[in-house]
Amino acid sequence: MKLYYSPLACSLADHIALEEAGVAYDRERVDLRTKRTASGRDFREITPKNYVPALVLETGEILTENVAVLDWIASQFPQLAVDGPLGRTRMLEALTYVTTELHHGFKPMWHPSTDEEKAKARLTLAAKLRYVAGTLAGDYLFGDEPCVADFYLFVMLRWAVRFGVEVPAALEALLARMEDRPAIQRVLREEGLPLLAARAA
Ligand SMILES: N[C@@H](CCC(=O)N[C@@H](CS)C(=O)NCC(=O)O)C(=O)O
Repeated sequence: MKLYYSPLACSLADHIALEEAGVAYDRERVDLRTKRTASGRDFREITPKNYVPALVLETGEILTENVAVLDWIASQFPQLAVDGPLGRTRMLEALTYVTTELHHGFKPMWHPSTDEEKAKARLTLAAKLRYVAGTLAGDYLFGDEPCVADFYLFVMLRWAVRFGVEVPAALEALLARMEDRPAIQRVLREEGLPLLAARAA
């Protein structure tokens, strides 16, 4: 199994999920500017979608789209899924909220846009993060253990800090809690990313 990722991109969620699963996997960095992998391949040869994450399975099949990749990882490693009769549905509900409402909401920050568009996006994202904070069922989204949706949310919280989006206290605490996890620290080191929660210490 091999993950194609780029530092701080949304593929950080999949990177964390694989590391938390404790499975053996390969990984390769993709430069999203040049669209070359670290070994010099044209990323288009791996996926014509030309964006991360891309996960190559043992069968050689390639999974793309964060929701699908994270759902597949949760299906293989149930400790990263959500229990209960509606567990998978609730997990997909959360993953879909993160991708369509949060991830897409950051577009003005990553792409050319006016200051006004950025300010509006900040307000909208802050309101959506307040909504998410109100849904926490424990230390994490669905209780006291994280699932794959928490990992995707973690990436959005890092983006929020980077782009000056107001993060509610409950999600600041979740961010810090996640940064305490050894698997997450290993991934952040591999991607060359600092611990953010430490800034408050
Ligand atoms: N629809 C894709 C979008 C993934 C995506 O936006 N990837 C970004 C990084 S966060 C990327 O690779 N962007 C490079 C590009 O689109 O050129 C998904 O949900 O997985």
